[in-house]
Amino acid sequence: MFENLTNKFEEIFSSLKKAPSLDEKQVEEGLRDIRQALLEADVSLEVVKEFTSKIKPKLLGKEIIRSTSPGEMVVKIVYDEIVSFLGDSNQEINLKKVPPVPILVVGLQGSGKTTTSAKIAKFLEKNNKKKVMMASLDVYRPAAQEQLRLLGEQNNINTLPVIEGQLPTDICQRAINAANLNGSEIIIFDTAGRTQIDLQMMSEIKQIENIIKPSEILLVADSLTGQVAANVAKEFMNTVSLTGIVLTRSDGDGRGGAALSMKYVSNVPIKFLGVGEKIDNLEVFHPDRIANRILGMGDIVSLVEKAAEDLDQEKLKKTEEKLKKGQFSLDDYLSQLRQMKKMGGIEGVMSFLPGVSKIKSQMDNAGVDEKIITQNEAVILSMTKKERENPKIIDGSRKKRIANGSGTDMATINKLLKQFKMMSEMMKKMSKGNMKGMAEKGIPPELFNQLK
Ligand SMILES: Nc1nc2c(ncn2[C@@H]2O[C@H](COP(=O)(O)OP(=O)(O)O)[C@@H](O)[C@H]2O)c(=O)[nH]1
Ligand SMILES: [Mg+2]
Repeated sequence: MFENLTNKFEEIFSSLKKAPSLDEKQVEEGLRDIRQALLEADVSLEVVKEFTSKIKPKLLGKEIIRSTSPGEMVVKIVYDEIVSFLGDSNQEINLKKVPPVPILVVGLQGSGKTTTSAKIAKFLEKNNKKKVMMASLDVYRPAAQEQLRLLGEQNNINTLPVIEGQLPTDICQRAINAANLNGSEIIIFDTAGRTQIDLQMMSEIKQIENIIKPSEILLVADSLTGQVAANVAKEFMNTVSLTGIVLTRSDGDGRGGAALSMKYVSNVPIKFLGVGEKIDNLEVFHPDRIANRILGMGDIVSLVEKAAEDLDQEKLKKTEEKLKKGQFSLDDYLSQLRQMKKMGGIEGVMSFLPGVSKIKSQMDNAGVDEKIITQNEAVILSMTKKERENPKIIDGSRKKRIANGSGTDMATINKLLKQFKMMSEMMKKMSKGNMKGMAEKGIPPELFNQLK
């Protein structure tokens, strides 16, 4: 979502960094470019003005102009300000209430409330080890309650049984009673939305708020709608006591403006990002990490956390040991590929890495994509255990058999074996600490050509 903004900032900073010293005119130009970049990212004008007026005096400060590395100082000042606009630090879901702790999910129709309710339920069960129940208060849209029930069923989350014709306020009471009986520690209330804000929706939400007294009222907003999302937040803020925001469709090609405007206009923190349609496509929002991502400094911490979450630690260690001994096998390669797929494919991994726009465009140009991962998976699965452990024994006739088994051809098998060889070499290099060099300069051409 921040790609364009990142590219712009990388451009602005790279020219500022080149200058051995900065004069007032250069700083003014830099400021103008930053302003332009933010506006293009659909940050609201009010926020852009506030942002630039905050950094301007700092950028024009004497220390910067006299500094020996003024470009670096500009980056630091912009970074700090972005973090402050995003909300300084992560704010966890407030569960400090006598159970069942009620969490109310509100927002416009189609913003992702129902999906997000299920994602948060799953998140709290997994990370906070809580027993969660979900209840749908959307009695207006046909099948809305059924949608939540189904999400619960598919993901093993308890939902309040649906009783046709009941009013939202009555469902609230029934949910609380049910939670007390079945020992649920948290109830997530999914509500009905409208295509735009109207009085009736607001008064209903207000009524619900008074009955359930939620510990959190989370506004779900679609990041693709940019400034509109920020305005919606403002309106909700005026009626109910919002406590947090979840920005959905952050996986889409929104321009990032919503994230930057939200906290400022609503004065409540962004708590999560929705990053896809699946149940675990939810990311805890860390302002500092997002600022890093926006400024092209990468988000290594999130990447590592994500990997640790998905990966079997034991396996990871074994792979590492094998790698050191030069015993990386096709089985290990297969689990690497699967790992990559889990993390959102090559695109997903790349978006977290610092300064990899170069590698990414190489990949894009070469058409290295998810299809290849899936194909390679099929090929490796068609090999025998022996072959996976020692690919050297794969001769012509074995290749033919594997090609038949995986529904591919000889050329695909050859390519994969070549890629595997390249991967092992690359791994060896990376484990010797050449990662940074590669991130900056791109994959060395002799290796990259083999990838294609
Ligand atoms: N790509 C993407 N799609 C999402 C995300 N969150 C929700 N959606 C999709 O948006 C659509 C509407 O979601 P829903 O939860 O029914 O919205 P509601 O009307 O607010 O309850 C569904 O197709 C969801 O799968 C997200 O973070 N990323
Ligand atoms: Mg819904």
